[in-house]
Amino acid sequence: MPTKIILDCDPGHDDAVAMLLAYGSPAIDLVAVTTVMGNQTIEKVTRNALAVARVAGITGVPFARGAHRPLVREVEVAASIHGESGLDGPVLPEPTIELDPRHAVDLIIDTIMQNEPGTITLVPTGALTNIALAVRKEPRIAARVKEVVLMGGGVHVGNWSATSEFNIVIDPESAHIVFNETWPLTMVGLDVTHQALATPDVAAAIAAVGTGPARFVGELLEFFAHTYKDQQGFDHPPVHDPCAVAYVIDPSVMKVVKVPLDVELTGTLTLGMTVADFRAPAPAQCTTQVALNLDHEKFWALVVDALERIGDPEL
Ligand code: PIR
Ligand code: CA
Repeated sequence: MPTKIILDCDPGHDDAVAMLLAYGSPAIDLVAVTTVMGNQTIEKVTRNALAVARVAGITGVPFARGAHRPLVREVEVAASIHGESGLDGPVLPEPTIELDPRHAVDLIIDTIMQNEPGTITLVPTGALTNIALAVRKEPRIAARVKEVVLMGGGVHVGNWSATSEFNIVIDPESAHIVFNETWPLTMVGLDVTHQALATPDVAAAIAAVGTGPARFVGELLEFFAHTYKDQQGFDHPPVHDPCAVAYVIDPSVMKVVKVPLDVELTGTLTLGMTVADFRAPAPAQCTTQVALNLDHEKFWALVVDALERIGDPEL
């Protein structure tokens, strides 16, 4: 049985790849896509999500717009990395599917409450605002969710400050709520995603698929490579968000360690840092784990396989 996931995202180049991986993988049943501000404004990332749906030929999956700002802080976008549209590079097609009329928070709650307990996996690849709001509005979802597998944070490295990763630091209060819930939580953070580099052999394997969606991914990665080179000095760009999806498809694609995790809310230098307590073996009641090592080849093989299965949808 494929795993049912809700992808909560802010597309975003790597979010787009995450959506394609989730949709194309036979191990995953993509039951809903929700958007949250982050890489760009909520209007832009929502439009981008619908455009990616068209590229991949995704129909019959509800898409809903979510939070337009963090719980406490002002909006802070990542235009330096993702461009003015949030998905600069390829030409984006006009969306053909309609948005679900519900707010993302309500789509998340409805989906979890209407499915059997323990069957829905939440895969957030943006700020955790929608997830925090959902569990505050309907606390019963905490016990019904199978697990939360999120892209965010990092134990030994930051990307938006010396200590902190973008998805966590732009809305640390939401992240604090999500990390301190009772659901099992896997943090797929920068420790792993900085190993998910789109090297030239990866770009060649994607190009060899030869379909519209594969060309689209190629153009996304080309733009992403440029900004990552200019802004962060990376020779090849790290493609963060599909790592969280890959863990759901096949946990053996990375090494995970059970460890208490929490989010810094008051540090002057460390706001939004994800703090792991490695002092002792994790206590039995620990619900959190961190991913630390990626099988690069296995990971990219999953992405290429998903693109092959998506094929060339009619536009
Ligand atoms: C990527 C992101 C934000 C900033 C940078 N520098 C790079 C987005 C990605 O979409 C991913 O979800 C996460 N935030 C990585 O920090
Ligand atoms: Ca993202």
